Amino acid sequence: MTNTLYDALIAPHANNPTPFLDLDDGSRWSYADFVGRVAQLAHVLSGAGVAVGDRVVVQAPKCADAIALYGAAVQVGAIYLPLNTAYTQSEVRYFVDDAAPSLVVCAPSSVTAMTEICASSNARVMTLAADGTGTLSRAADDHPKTFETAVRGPDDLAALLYTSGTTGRSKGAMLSHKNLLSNAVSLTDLWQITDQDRLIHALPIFHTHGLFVAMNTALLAGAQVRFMQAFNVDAVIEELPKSTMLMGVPTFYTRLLDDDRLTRDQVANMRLFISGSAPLLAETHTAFEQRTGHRILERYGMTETNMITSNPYEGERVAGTVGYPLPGTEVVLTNDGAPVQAGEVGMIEVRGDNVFQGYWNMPEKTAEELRDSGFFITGDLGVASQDGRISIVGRQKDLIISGGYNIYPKEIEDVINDVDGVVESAVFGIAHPDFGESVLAAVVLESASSTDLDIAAKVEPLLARFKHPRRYIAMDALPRNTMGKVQKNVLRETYGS
Ligand code: MCA
Ligand code: AMP
Repeated sequence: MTNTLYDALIAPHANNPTPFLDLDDGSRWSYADFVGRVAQLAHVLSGAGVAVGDRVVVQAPKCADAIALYGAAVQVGAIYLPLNTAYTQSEVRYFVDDAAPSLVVCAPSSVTAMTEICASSNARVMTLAADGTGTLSRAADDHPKTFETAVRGPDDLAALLYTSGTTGRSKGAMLSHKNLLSNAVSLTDLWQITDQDRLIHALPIFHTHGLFVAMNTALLAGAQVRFMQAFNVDAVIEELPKSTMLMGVPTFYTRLLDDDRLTRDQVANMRLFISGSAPLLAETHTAFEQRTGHRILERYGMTETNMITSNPYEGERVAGTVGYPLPGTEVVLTNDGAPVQAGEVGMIEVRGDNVFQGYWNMPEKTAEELRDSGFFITGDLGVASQDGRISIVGRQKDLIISGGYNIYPKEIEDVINDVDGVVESAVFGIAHPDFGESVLAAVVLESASSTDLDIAAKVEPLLARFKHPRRYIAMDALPRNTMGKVQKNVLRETYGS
């Protein structure tokens, strides 16, 4: 009787007394504590009617029970569906309607809204709070610390992660046990993660980066994790002398560099700094090396594919490149589907055990992006050197990445265009010193009587804060090329400064 992910990541720690999670309040969970808590939560899930293959939606604060809840979903054979805590009620409604979960876990402060969202479905609602209170945690306390693990094979689904789309509708990427485990094995091996490591974990746990790249590798290796509720420069700097690894988005590194306490002495115990989710500027890489002596290791991935490439652990980490395909992962660069030569720009396509199973309930979208040959078309444009090292040089998809969060302009344009008095809009990104990119909206109004404030007031309640345009620019007409396509490059050039 096997459960691919549980058997590899969690079961081996049943009697492991070594430290796993170091929490903000100074308390600590051993690995064995974690395994016991996973089982207690698995009893709650099962008692709440969560059956094998059911979806469990989680929009909860980052805390130890939230990570144990991921383990519990795996142990009962459910499909774990984490959501950004910044999502608004209308955003969450879409995910719940689309995924039809049997259980939704949310913060106590959202329980009224969540109950309303779930009113027309059979989903139960339970709560989880950062301080360990909430109906889910309380119910778990009364249960035994062992649970009969559900049988799940490599091709069964373990997680459903929504990723916004260029069409404006979010798509649920179906990730199997094999997808997640194969990537964790590759990364743990490549980055030489062991039970001697202590990882500073300051990322959110509702995305691939903080959940799978960080937590699955730590679990696989038996590493210790300094589990912070959120990124905070003071706390990270304080933890550096006691830790060996940091995984972050580029904003982590620019913020650390802005602080004089980041010195060679402070990082003397650190083994590895990893960056991903957004392009790391070569100047950040260079400045970090000059200050600390460490060359940040940049890697590249997607929700649909887990990690695809990485700079080497041993060997040259080249600024501005994302390194080589992971072992077992094939990458081809194509033009109209045909491979291009080294040095030529091509669409990055990827195949391997890491590549997802398709989009939930969207066979047409799956067919558009996942070829019959198994290659997934990423939408990222890259160049390979003669020896296969990849650099990302652009994106064919219309996407803004702000502080590591993906923002699809189409989704925001749809909301703005629905506002009375708006004729049309174009949302675009400009360079931002902290977040990498920042969102602006060019808007054509029916009459000059509408104002930015009117639009913002109508748009903002519908979209997570990080997606809000930081400026609305009223225009008589959007710049278009001869084909009628909006020229976002012109908008970026005009308003970039
Ligand atoms: C917060 N705000 C943001 C962002 N984060 N605005 C734009 N972009 C953001 N990323 C807004 C808040 O709403 C708030 O607005 C103000 O900025 C300050 O908020 P605060 O909470 O203080 O910000 P912070 O805690 O300092 O957060 C910045 C952050 C965070 C640490 C960079 O965004 C973060 O943890 N990003 C990581 C995202 C991530 O994990 N991405 C991985 C995706 P106001 O004050 O005006 O209300 S997985 C992925 O991409 C693939 C698979 C991969 O390769 O990894
Ligand atoms: P997501 O949809 O959240 O999975 O984000 C995936 C996208 O993030 C990729 O398609 C890339 O465009 C971008 N990305 C991730 N890592 C990197 C990186 N190291 N450099 C540049 N872009 C990256």
